[in-house]
Amino acid sequence: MSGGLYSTNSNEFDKTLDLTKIKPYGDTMNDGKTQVSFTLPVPKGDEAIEAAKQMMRKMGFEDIQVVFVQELMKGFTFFNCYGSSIHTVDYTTIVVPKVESTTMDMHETDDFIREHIGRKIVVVGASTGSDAHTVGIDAIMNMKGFAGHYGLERYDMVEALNMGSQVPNEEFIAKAIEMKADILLVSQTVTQKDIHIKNLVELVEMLEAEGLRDKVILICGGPRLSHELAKELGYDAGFGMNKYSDDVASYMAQELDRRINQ
Ligand code: B12
Repeated sequence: MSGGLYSTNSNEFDKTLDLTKIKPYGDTMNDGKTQVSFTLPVPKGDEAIEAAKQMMRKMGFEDIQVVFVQELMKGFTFFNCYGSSIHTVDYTTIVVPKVESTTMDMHETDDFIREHIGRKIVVVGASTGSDAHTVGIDAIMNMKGFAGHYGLERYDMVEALNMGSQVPNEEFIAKAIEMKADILLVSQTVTQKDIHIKNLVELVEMLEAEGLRDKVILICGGPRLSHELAKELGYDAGFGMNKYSDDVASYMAQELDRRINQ
């Protein structure tokens, strides 16, 4: 598709696409059509529907339709609305920080570690603090793997310890010291009241106090974590949804190589 859909200001199908001013697409370029659902804390009725329309207008929509109304419980009404957004976004200026590595499969990563590191790399992982969610860290570490991606325990060249969930930062660090870990993997799922930020920052501070921060590659992951946020919190990398053990293992191996050999 040379020059096509992704070039600024024009494409073969629609001459009105301007990537400096994109809008949601319904069935016509730039129609701005959007579906929004929300609940208002008022009883179902005509006044509630009018309140929903006014809310949509204040959110930046025009041509508003309230297409579904349902009382959730006494005094609460749920709405589905359609509207055309009056706002645009400049797609051409967007820059998203990304983990710098090339994703390889398990065998390629094992070969890479054999060739560049020359020994097994030691990885300790846990879901830390009060967080009881294990499925994320298991997805990355378990022998069986997740969604067709084998976890780190299955890699020949990785010595992986998954400490499970609700692991206090002190215990996590003690295990890292005992095992002389190269890499630490932290999973955080619960983000209510920003508990993940508090916990992740505490770990960084404790590692710094122990003089260990620069000696390990520190990685965090979870559904509401991004690489950008991870970097802000003092981590080397962060992995969110739709990231798998291959992505993490490739980064670990390539980053360790950079640190040891370059
Ligand atoms: C299963 C589950 C539970 C189970 C957990 C069982 C277990 N053994 O893990 C139980 C029932 C125990 C539970 C409890 C709670 N839960 Co819960 N739970 C879920 C649920 C349904 C699925 C989570 C899951 O397993 N996802 C699948 C995994 C594979 O996805 P993932 O974690 O995102 O992992 C991927 C990536 O993020 C990344 N990743 C994750 N970790 C890491 C780590 C590293 C190092 C790397 C590289 C990558 C990585 O890789 C993975 C693969 O791609 C979600 C809702 C949902 N549908 O997401 C709620 C949810 C996470 N829970 C929630 C809540 C609130 C709770 C409770 C607080 C409820 C309560 N009031 O008691 C408690 C918390 C208890 C505690 N102390 O932590 C909320 C969190 C809201 C928030 N933003 O904070 C959610 C979103 C539900 C909701 N909509 O309200 N929960």
